[in-house]
Amino acid sequence: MLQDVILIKLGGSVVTHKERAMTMNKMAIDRIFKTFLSVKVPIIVVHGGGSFGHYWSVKYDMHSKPDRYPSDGIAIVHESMILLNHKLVKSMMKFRLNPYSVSPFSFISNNKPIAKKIVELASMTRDKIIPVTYGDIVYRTNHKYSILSGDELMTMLSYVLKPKKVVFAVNVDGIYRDPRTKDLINTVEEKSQIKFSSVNFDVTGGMKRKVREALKISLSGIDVHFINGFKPDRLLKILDNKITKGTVIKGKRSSKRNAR
Ligand code: IP8
Repeated sequence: MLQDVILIKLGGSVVTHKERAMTMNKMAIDRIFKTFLSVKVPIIVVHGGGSFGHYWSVKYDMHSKPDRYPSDGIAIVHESMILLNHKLVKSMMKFRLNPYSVSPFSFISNNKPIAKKIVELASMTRDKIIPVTYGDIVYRTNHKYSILSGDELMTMLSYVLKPKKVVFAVNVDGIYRDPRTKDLINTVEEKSQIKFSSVNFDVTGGMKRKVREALKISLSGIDVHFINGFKPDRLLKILDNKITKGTVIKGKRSSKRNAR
């Protein structure tokens, strides 16, 4: 059953206007959720922080490194993510997509996944529910907190659920060989095909971190797709195994994992 799930990350730069604090990209969101109506397979959605969580985490200088960050900053970042999540869930409700918001705090402890809870997310999809979770500031240990990105969550969820496909909806067409020339890599078979020095690096570590997490996921034998979130019809093509514009990192089993 778990094999059927599709894991989709909606990038913060797609669902929000990154350059405008606390502003949703309503047009992009509506387009994506309208497309979801045609998706006939079970999906789990993860979304990023965009001009909500990132805006505040930058202001308070919070990172993925666990630290004793200011309490008011922790509260503000978390609240901004709840707000963004609520707005997205509300939009999904408008399309009768049956979203169910899940805080990442409920299925991780000390930054480690609680597999039993994650499996329950997949079970819920059988009831025509779409679980929606998000990057957030989370408690680690010893009064330290850290930003857990939606990209890292994708890896955590993938390791447990072994989704059929993993999709990152981003604000460009895929992974570029060179962002200046927009020379798109269609298929990645080998890690060495990607030159990290030329992968776009936004203020929050955006594309580089996504690619790193995607490569990890692909080592579980899962194909990881990068598509343009502003063109959600491409998502449908991927789910239908049709060719479309984007980048796929082909799943391959590392010998270490095979041996398990
Ligand atoms: O946009 C980070 O999630 P991301 C969320 O997936 C916060 O990196 C709180 C900044």
